[in-house]
Amino acid sequence: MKHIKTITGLALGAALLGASLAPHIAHAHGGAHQNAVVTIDGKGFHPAALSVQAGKEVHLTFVSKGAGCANGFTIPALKRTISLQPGKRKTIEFTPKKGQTIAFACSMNMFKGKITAK
Ligand SMILES: [Cu+2]
Repeated sequence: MKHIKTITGLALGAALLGASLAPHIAHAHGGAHQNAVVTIDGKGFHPAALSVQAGKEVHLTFVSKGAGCANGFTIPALKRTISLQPGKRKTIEFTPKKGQTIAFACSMNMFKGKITAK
């Protein structure tokens, strides 16, 4: 039983360490990243089009404010599929190339959005 306790303690410690280190790791590669936020509701993505600076890491946060089919969407250029329940948020990180357009759309291709890197 003593052995099990130790393992549990280690796992908890690692989880706490991971949580506290995460923001530092995100900033570790020199320089500020850029932040962007896209809100999702029953009518789609807001804003549906945004531009970012090329060559600089983007932290893109999707915030779900309501139910709708945009709660499940794909970002083919980043090979990401995201499903988000109302009230939840998710941040993805990527570094766009100059001139790149990164589109995202709900699975029915009804609601669309795009990020353009300049
Ligand atoms: Cu749809």
